[in-house]
Amino acid sequence: MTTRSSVPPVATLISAAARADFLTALLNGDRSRCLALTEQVLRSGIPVLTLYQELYQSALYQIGELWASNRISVAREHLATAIVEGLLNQVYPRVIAPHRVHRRIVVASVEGELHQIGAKMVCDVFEMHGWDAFYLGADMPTRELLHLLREQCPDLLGLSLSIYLHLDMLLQMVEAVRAEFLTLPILIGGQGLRQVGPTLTLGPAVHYVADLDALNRFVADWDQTAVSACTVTAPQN
Ligand code: B12
Repeated sequence: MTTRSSVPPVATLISAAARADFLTALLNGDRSRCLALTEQVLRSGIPVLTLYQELYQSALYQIGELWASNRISVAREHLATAIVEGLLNQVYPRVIAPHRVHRRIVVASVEGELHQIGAKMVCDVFEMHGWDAFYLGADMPTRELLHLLREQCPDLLGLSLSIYLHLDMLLQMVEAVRAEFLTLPILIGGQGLRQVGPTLTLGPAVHYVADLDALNRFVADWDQTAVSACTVTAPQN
């Protein structure tokens, strides 16, 4: 398995020095340095989405490569991941838009999928646009997801896939949701879809979105007058 091709394009807004500093701090388990760098980036006026992609995502992708080539231990990868999850929680208060648009999204990683940071970032993009985002995290059982959809009746569902081998589960989840919620728009994304996402055809209301910038545009273009599609459900027996 090679992961070299999974490296995103070279970042532009955050300096290479700051990114290298952040990666080193992550690998050293230096939370306060990671937080200081985060504050520095935000104070300089760099948007949160850039922070997420150019600093956090880029460092985690590099950590994935270091782990895959046995240059760092699983424990160090876990340490770095835990720090980034903590940072996301610390940044979160700045993410919430003061104006609310009374729209709701539920976001989960597919059943069996243990990667959850991308899904959390997706939720934050919606919060920035005034949506209420329900972040369910990793390994969401389909049955429980359906239960929550019935309860919450969201405007959108987001599903995250990091490991391509979990694609069948994503397809099953989409099918299960569609069987009950006939027109609920479903967003799919994550690095496991990088190759197949653009050509997957899962029905008219299933959208593959490649990254946070594309997602930001998608949310900005969302028709705020649309009636929640969750209300259109298949007849129950
Ligand atoms: C941390 C990590 C873990 C942690 C996850 C913990 C957690 N709390 O999330 C743990 C230890 C559980 C883990 C386990 C495994 N991992 Co892992 N992991 C990683 C690592 C280092 C970082 C993941 C991450 O957070 N990335 C940063 C986020 C922000 O990026 P992202 O997920 O791509 O999300 C962005 C976009 O894709 C998009 N997006 C994501 N979801 C969605 C959803 C929607 C709707 C939209 C619109 C957009 C979107 O937006 C995000 C922001 O830009 C990656 C390296 C990497 N390349 O990511 C490996 C990596 C993903 N893991 C890998 C592997 C192999 C595994 C294991 C199979 C290892 C093993 N043998 O056990 C298991 C699989 C477990 C499972 N059943 O899922 C490989 C996958 C290789 C492949 N080609 O499939 C990677 C790439 C490492 C590598 N370089 O080889 N892992």
